[in-house]
Formats: sequence, C-alpha cells, structure tokens
Amino acid sequence: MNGRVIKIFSDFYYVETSIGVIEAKLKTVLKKQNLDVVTGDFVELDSIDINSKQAFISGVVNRVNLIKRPKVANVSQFIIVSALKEPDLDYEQLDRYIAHCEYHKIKPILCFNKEDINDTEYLKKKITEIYSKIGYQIIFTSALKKTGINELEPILKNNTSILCGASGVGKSSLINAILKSSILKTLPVSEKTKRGVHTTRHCELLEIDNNSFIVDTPGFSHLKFDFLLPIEVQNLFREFSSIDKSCKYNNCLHIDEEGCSLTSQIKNISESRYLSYKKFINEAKDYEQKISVESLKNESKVKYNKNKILTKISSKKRNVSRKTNKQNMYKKEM
Ligand SMILES: Nc1nc2c(ncn2[C@@H]2O[C@H](COP(=O)(O)OP(=O)(O)OP(=O)(O)O)[C@@H](O)[C@H]2O)c(=O)[nH]1
Ligand SMILES: [Mg+2]
Ligand SMILES: [Zn+2]
Repeated sequence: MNGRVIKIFSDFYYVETSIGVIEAKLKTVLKKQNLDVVTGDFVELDSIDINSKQAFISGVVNRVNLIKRPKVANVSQFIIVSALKEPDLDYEQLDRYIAHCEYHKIKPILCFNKEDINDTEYLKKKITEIYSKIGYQIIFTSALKKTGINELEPILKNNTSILCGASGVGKSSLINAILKSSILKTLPVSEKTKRGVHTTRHCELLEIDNNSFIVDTPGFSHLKFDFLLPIEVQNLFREFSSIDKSCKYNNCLHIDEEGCSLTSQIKNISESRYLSYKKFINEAKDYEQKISVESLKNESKVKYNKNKILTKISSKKRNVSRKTNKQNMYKKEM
C-alpha cells in the first residue's frame, strides 16, 4: 500500500492512505540505510495491521523537491502571505520570499491578507502595479471576513502548498478559513510580540481534499542571500532579464557601472524591488569576500600525507623538483 507522510512525531510517521491515517514506524533496513523520511514524502507501507492502523514504512518514492526549513518534500507552490496592515507590509521581506522561490524554482503566489482593515485601497493599487506587472499572481484576502477565500481555493486544488510569511500576518487564520474549522491556534499580534515567538511551531500537511494539501509554517527567520555570488542575484529578479539582455557588459551587476543600460531601463523596475536587489547583492558580496579569504587561507594550510605533516609552500617559492628539472633538460635536448 502507498501513502503520504503528513506529520512526524518522534519515531512515529503518520501516513495518509486510502484507508485513513496509519501510524507507521521505519523498517530496520531503512534505518540502516540512514534514509531520511520527511513530511510530504510518498512512501510504501508493509505489514499493515488494519485493526490497529499500524504499519511499517518499507520504501520512499523519489522526491520532486525538498524544502529544508521546514522540512517538507514534494511541494508544488508557496503561498507568500503578507498583511496589508498590522503588521505593516514589509516589501523587502516579501522580495526575500519571492527570490527564494525563484531560487528553488517553486511557484510563488502572493497573498495579501487583512483586506478588511480600513484604508488599504492605495496599498492594493501599489502592490498590483509592482507585482502583477512582473507576472506574479496576486490575491487579496481577509481571513476574518472570509473574503478572497473562494479565489484561493482553486489555486490550492491538487497542489501541496506551503504558507509562509512573517508572524502575525494571518497564515493560520487563513488555513482555518479554508478548512472551515479552528484546527490551528492563532494569536493576536500584540500577544505574539510579548511572547516573541510564532504561534505555529510544528510542521504538518493538512488535507483539504484527497489530492490537495496545505502546510502551515512559522515563517522562515533565516533568509539571507549569503550563499550566492553577486552576479547570481539578478537571476532571482524576473524584471532584470530585459536589462541583462540590453546591457553591453557581460558581468554587470547593474548598480553603478558606467555605461550600464540600467539608466535607460530604470523605469521598468520598481523602486522597492531595486532596493531589495541592492540589499541582496550586498549580502552576496559578503559571501564572495568570505570565500576568497577562505581560499587564501587554504593555500598555505598544512597538508597531511601518510600521517606526516607537510607544509604546502606556494608554487612561486618552491624549488623546482628534480623530476621537472629532468623533463626540462630533456626538452632542451630535443
Ligand atoms: N483584521 C484581521 N485580522 C486578522 C486576519 N487574519 C488574521 N488576523 C488576526 O491576526 C492575528 C494573527 O493571526 P495568525 O493566524 O495567528 O497569524 P500567523 O501568520 O499564523 O502567525 P504565526 O503563527 O505566529 O506565524 C490574530 O489575532 C488574527 O485574528 C484578517 O484577515 N483581518
Ligand atoms: Mg500561525
Ligand atoms: Zn549593466
């Protein structure tokens, strides 16, 4: 029998199957292989006890993808949730989430919640201008007044969607509205700041229907771009592809290089997006610096050979080896 892991609790894997949720443990062979089974994995079950609904996991189907934090496999899209207000919309944080989706090549849907709060019309217009223009799908919702939920439902159909976004934007409230239950705990923003923690802490696949799942997350705290080279950052911003084509330089960051085509194209890039871009470039520059320092250090590091310590001397200072000497002599004779 096949199924899908919907949550993990210590050694127990809860697997959704055609006969309901089965409580499974890993078969010893899998443990020996050191195979990591994560939430969202499709698995094969063995030795199923129909009465007690217990079984063993005997195999894991190859994953389409794996999100590291929270650990979820086979994700089809991210729903990036922001609040229009309370807390205020944070464009940089939103761009971080979007850029991460681009990096992982997973589709993002931008959901702006709390549209019931007064005076959000201007913001909605601005958001549409920035993000619709570059091809992102946008929806406005209110988990409180249950508006926009009917727009969200078809997007979630037949998908495994992860909800992400800062604490207090209403991710758990939205899921409760979608599932028409109060399954997830929510907390007023003021209470959250007092406690300084997310209300949502665990990771579970919630079933909307047979083939549609949604995952609540406590947001991602570490989203810096300190693992990329500066030149790679523009791949995470769709609107830069046109600049990249028109710029005469090959390795241009399009920041302040003289003669860069950015100045003629700047109207195509929104101010807040460009600010985020420059910020991420700086993070990537820190990374570039770090790896260049490390490679310098490695150059003169001691080396071990058959338990003997060899100190590596830079090639310029090293004497020419006897072998090379002989070869050179041979060359001369030729
Ligand atoms: N006015 C209004 N308030 C909302 C809406 N959605 C959620 N809230 C409120 O915002 C607060 C935070 O909601 P949660 O659903 O706990 O937020 P969360 O994103 O799950 O937060 P974490 O679990 O901490 O990451 C609660 O007080 C909700 O009642 C909405 O559409 N409108
Ligand atoms: Mg929550
Ligand atoms: Zn350029």
